[in-house]
Amino acid sequence: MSASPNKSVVTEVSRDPAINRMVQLARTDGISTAWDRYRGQQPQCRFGTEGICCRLCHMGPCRITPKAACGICGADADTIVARNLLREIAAGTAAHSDHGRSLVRTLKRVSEGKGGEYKISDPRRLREAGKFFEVPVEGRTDLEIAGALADFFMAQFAWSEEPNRTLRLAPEKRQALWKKLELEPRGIDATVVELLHRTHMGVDHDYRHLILGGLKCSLADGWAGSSIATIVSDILFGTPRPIRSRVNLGVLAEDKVNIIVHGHEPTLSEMLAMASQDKELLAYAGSKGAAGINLAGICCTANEVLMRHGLPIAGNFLQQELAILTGAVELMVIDVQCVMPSLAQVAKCFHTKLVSTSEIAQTFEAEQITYEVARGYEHACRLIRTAIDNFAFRDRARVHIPRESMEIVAGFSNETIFHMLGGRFRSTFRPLNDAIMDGRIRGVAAIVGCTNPKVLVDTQHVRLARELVKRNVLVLETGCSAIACAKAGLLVPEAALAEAGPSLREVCEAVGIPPILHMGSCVDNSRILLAATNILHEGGLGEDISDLPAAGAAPEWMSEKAVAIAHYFVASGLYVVLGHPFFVEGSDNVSTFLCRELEGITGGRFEWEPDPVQAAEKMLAHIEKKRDALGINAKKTRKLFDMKERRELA
Ligand code: BF8
Ligand code: SF4
Repeated sequence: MSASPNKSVVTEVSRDPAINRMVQLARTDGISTAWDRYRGQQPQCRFGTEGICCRLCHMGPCRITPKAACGICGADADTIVARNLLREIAAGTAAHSDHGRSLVRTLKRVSEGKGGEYKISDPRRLREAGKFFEVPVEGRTDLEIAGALADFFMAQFAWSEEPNRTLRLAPEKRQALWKKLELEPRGIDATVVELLHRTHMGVDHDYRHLILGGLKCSLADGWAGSSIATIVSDILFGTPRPIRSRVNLGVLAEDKVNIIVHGHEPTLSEMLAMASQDKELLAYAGSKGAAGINLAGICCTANEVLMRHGLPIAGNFLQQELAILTGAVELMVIDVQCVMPSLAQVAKCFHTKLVSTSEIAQTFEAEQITYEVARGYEHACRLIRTAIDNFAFRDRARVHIPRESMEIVAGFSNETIFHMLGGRFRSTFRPLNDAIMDGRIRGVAAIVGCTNPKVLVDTQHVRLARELVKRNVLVLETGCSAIACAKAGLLVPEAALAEAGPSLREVCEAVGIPPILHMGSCVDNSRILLAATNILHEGGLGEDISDLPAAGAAPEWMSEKAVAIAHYFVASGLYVVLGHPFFVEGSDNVSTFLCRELEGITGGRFEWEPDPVQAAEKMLAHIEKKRDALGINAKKTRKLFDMKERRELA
């Protein structure tokens, strides 16, 4: 192992006892985990943390110090910090959007009859999308529409004179603002390329202009790449509906073949979900002494298969190594994003087979397969067979599955919320808007993003969610944040209701939604953007996202994707509280621009706040500020007076 772990008893690294126990076990066994390597990195480089190291050309690397206010080319801290931040936005946008593209390719194959077992699972969503994007649907078969829609989505990636058509998913006023500010992306790939160009040595140097370029790129993520990923996933695999399952390492089974799907693209995991029910394979597992096949997920793939199939979640980002450390995982299937290269080293200490399935992602010492859509089911069956064959090699003496496993309800797409709020006959957001307008629900908060060994893992997510629902704020969650809250029992509607403020609870009970809604994976943050748009369309809460009594937070974020998400939230007019700053603190100008001045431009801005109670207070203050601006705080008093008047009249 590279970093040698300390064998002594360690302090807690998480609020989750399952994590603490597995990290302790790893240390006892001399196997290093992210937390050991985190310690090995201390102290972390100040130049990196503050964003004032530039290696964009080979006259450098340059660092800003008290002795050197500029790099060799003359770039100052503002330019260097802004350029470094932009490169993260470009990478995050690229990751989400390439994921979207891969799904569009699958949709295209299906439309051509070359999609193997893949099919159009939600034709209604297909037709709705077709109509929305003006792809002709009348008199056409599902496959014809799918083909045309796939072509339309694919065209969104290339450069065009016309701004990305998917921006039309946003409220009109916001679209107009983007146009005025020249923030409209013109092709997803083209915008990422433009950002890389702008940040090349000797191009764009004004930190304000640079950051606006970053916002433009982030829109190509949220309102294009990620939106496309969500829509196409729904069409191919089904639009999520409320579903119950379980979460945490305790979902791994002592007596079954355990397979973990880890990564982001739901394509292969869909086939694995199907194949894990295959009678022949189940019989084969039985013949090897296993009581069944247990498919569970880690990270966003987990959220995808949970939302659509109710498959259990073994954990969030920092539990990937720990899952293998249980000694009970026969096979871990990985694809792209948030997959630690350390997995192969951990897997080597056990019988676990690690198989990488993406053509763009190889991990040293992991087995590589080339996944083909047309042969998806065949690949899935073969992988499951490999796992079953591996069951015999499990060392029973080294199996340590933590007890922790919690019930969870997930699957809250916009379509579901519409349906639940409106009842059987009328799909509508009205009851939600009414409750916000009369103050029973103060506003809506999104908590998203990763976990990070820099903090007591999961704690910030859970605390923030609790503090917000207590203050009668409806919480929307995605990604690893949703998993963190689920592990704490907060995604069991009954438990969450018990923690909610009285008026939020009353509304949630009346309309039958929980106070914390799991909306999916990280590309599904596009569902949160759409929820904001739906609330506006319903009426009474302003005309633009920046009018809404709403806020976003990513308390434990770590990835470049999270950087892109945070920026498209702010570019969409939202106030976003991050548990720790970007690498920008080496420039007061950039920090001030992000945290103060942007509000006058996009209506949204950033805030850094590590304390979750303070974060909740700040989000609530923002929500109340927006309520005041909408005049709905005042309206409430007037409404009471009207009733009194009416009684007097009576
Ligand atoms: O896309 S929340 S650690 S798994 S980046 Fe990664 Fe962060 Fe988790 Fe999903 Ni999102
Ligand atoms: Fe140094 Fe400028 Fe080159 Fe950056 S671009 S490494 S600041 S010379």
